[in-house]
Amino acid sequence: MKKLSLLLVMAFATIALTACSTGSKPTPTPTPDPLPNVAQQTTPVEPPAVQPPVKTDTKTASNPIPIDPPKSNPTPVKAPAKPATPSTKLVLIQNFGFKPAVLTIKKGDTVKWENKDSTAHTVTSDTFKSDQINQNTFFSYTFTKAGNYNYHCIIHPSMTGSVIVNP
Ligand SMILES: [Cu+2]
Repeated sequence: MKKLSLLLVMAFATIALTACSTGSKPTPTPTPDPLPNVAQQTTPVEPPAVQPPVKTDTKTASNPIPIDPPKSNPTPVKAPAKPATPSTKLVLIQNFGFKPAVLTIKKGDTVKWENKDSTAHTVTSDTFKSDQINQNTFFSYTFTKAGNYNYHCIIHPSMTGSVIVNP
């Protein structure tokens, strides 16, 4: 009987030892793994969104060209509305000459020659003829037909002038 009990004790002891040894085995595994963190930190370095502004610069550089067109704004085109109403143009007879010597008018306009000289003059042409025009008096004629009208002074043939009548 004593031998059996001894065997049993031995068996329990061996079982307990093996159990303890196996239980203590898992403890020696303190393995930290901070490496993967470093790898993750290095990867997120890709914010290269600085190129787009360069394109906008090129656009702004090409913009200054279209600043020229505003030159086509000159709208003050109001003058051509007047020709309807006839007017009177003045020609001065002064210092033995007609001023202006060449006058351009429109059909229906009237020309008024006023003598500023102390000497009498005339305004004579094929279509109109004045009497002697004394100082500070005048002669006038209304042109109802377009054309070129040359005139002169009968008293002083060197005094010549013309009226151009546009239709
Ligand atoms: Cu004269």
